[in-house]
Amino acid sequence: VEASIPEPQREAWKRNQTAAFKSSDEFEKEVVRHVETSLARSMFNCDEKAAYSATSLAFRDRLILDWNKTQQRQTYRDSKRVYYLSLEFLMGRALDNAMLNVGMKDTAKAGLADLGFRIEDIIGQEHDAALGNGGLGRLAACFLDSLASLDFPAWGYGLRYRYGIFKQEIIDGYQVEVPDYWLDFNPWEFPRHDVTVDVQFFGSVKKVTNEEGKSVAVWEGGEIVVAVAYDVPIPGYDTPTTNNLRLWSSKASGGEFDFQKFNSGDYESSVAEQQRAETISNVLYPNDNLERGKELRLKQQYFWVAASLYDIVRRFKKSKRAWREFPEQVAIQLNDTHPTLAIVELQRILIDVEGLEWDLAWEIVTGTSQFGYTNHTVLPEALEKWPVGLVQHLLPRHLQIIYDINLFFLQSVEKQFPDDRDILTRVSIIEESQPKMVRMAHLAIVGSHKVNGVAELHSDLIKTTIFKDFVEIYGPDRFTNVTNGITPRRWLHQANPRLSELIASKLGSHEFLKDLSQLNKLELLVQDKEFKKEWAEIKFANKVRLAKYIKETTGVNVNPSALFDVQVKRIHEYKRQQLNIFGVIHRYLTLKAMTPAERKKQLPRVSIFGGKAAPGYWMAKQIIHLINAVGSVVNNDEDIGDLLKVLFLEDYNVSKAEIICPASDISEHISTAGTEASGTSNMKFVLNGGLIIGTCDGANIEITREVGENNIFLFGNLAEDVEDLRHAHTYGSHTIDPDLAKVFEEIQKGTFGSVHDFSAMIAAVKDHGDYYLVSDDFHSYIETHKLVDEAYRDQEQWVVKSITAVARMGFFSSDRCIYEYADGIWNVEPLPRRD
Ligand code: 475
Repeated sequence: VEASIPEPQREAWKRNQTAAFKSSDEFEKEVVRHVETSLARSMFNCDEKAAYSATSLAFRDRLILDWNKTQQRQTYRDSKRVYYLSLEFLMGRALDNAMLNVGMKDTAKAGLADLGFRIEDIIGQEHDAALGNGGLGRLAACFLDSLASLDFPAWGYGLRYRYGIFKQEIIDGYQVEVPDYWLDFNPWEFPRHDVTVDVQFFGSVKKVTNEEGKSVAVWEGGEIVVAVAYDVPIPGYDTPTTNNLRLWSSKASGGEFDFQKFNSGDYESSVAEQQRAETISNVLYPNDNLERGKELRLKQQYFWVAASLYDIVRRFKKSKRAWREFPEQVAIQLNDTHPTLAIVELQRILIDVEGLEWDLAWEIVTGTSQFGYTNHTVLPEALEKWPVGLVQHLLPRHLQIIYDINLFFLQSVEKQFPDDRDILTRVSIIEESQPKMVRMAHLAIVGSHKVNGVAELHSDLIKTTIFKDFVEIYGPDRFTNVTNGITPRRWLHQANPRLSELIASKLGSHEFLKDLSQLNKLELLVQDKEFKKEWAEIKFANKVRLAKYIKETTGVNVNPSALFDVQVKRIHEYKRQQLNIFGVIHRYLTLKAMTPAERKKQLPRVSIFGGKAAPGYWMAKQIIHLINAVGSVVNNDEDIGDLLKVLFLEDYNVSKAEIICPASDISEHISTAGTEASGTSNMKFVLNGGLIIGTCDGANIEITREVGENNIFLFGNLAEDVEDLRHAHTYGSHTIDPDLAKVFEEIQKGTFGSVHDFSAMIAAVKDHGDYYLVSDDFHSYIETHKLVDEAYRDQEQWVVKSITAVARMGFFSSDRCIYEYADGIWNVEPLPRRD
């Protein structure tokens, strides 16, 4: 308020308001100005990188004008805001997205051409913002796009990692990790050196009596790390709403203590302290669906949660409302259990800082539409637990509060189930193990008013397995489902512009990009010859583009008329890339056994893999190695030629997904039933006219419901059978599928080299209980691939399937997800501009 310009001078401000560029001439002016001033260059040394930088700065300026207005409007209207807390935001590139969302891509294209550049080359200069591992992080990014596009007052809160997910290189068939230093030039962030929060760690808790004679806890000592805000504007599509993603960066507090050290000549240790503070936001943990329980990870979590809550509370307090109104002003969504400490931190602020009584504070914390918790996985190795001793050391006051929350919770459970001792042990927030552990999911459920899974099967499974007792305690209404979705702006309009334009031309507008259910009108066109032809041509052109990329990056020639079979996602045993590569080997052996005449009749295939293995996940790395080893044999086998090519595409990320998704004929979503919570790439592929082969798992089930059984290839055992099968493997006799056994023999013969390396993958199936049911599903997997081949031979019908499936994908827009969250969990309304 103090910084506000007095009324008499505001006229001058209004007169001089910055205007957004509207024409390609005005855009060019901005680009040249940025080249000449912001970058201190000229037309004599403006390479594509500089042109990218200047273009991005021109768009950033534009976004920030809308951003300012959006924030002013939201503050003025004082409406309820959503805060999406996520340790991961897998944003990918921003420039193309910004140009399309503000509707200025054609303008920019013309302007850049005039200045001597091709827009694709400029877009290609951008380094992906890869602050995430996989599904969970990309979901957060899609949700930000939808929140802004639908005009919701919403902020994302995350960490500004100096290093995003590592860059993957493949050397001699093995994965090698290279650090992803992405910040050397990032035009999309605004450092807010004036927006900082002091975050405390370690120290001890003292009970003191305050002036009113009340005993209160004081957390003192320890160390302070400063959180500095960096803001990233999030433009909505076809709306001026531009939301904010606030990422925190850590820096040393640099207080007097430092200064003294510095002056006394202990320069090194004062620098060391600074580096230690900066370590917190240094690196994204590269594990997907796995928690390793590292101390620094817990530090990251508290650092980010404390800074974000302080910020949220600061904003709330500006409105001078009573604390009771907090849940009416603020909805916080916890993306997995990673931000669960927010529940404890809010309780701490309310009782220790604001002086509220425990009960009132807890009522606010657990108030309707305050905290929501999204679970993304049932895999036991991914469920977060922290040793009590570690929490005690790092956050002594928080541990006390956790114990109190648990005490009151268990007391109420005891009242509810007086004769059941076991339930107390099972649901306790503290696991009575050696060492004792804090169960973050239990804490998240106790502190949230709603818990959701991410696809129907997954939401049912959490209610009947890992969170069963909590359904008994709180009733089924605390649990709900919000099936995941994807933003059609990035995953159709941006990734597949020709398909988007074809659809727009048939539907009469681009409205479908904000109301994806309109795609259903395409069904009327499935018999339109011309339309089908154009549809097929676009797929072919996308395959040609991918083939070109494959040639450039791997040197392998692939035939764009072959069936492109794609599996791109994090490498994980539960996702079963091993099933896929075993299937590929089976196909290779089958082809080899044929006469040349028989071979001629076969359908050519290109098997494409991509994805990162967590650096510490040895088995996943072996899977990558096997894929590459098979590729180097098959791709050089003259008997095989074009009939089969096997490729591993290096460094799969968001911008590569934008090339790959539009180019698939079939993609693989083949997790062991009951393990993949939802999957979201399944949706991306179908939306781009690719069909899928998959198990009855995650969102595959709802995709089947929507597109119809004829337009998807399902195979494999069902989730309900998995437990019995596993039991039988361990306690009964376990026979391996004969075709799979032949594949194993071939590997063990040394056909693909490295017999020793691959033996563990085989042993996992043969000797260690085949936990992921690779052998059980192998036969139906192979048979289903035969059906795929057959179906693909009938190109006419294949295109009909492709169009029909796309027409029925409306449900999987992340816009639908956001409306469901807004309605059923957050209780917030959009706030569009009224003009
Ligand atoms: C699911 N990541 C997908 C996607 O809902 C689902 C967990 C712990 C530590 C680090 N990362 C994680 C995940 O659990 C994760 O990415 N889960 C994924 O969330 C969005 O579509 O099925 O595996």
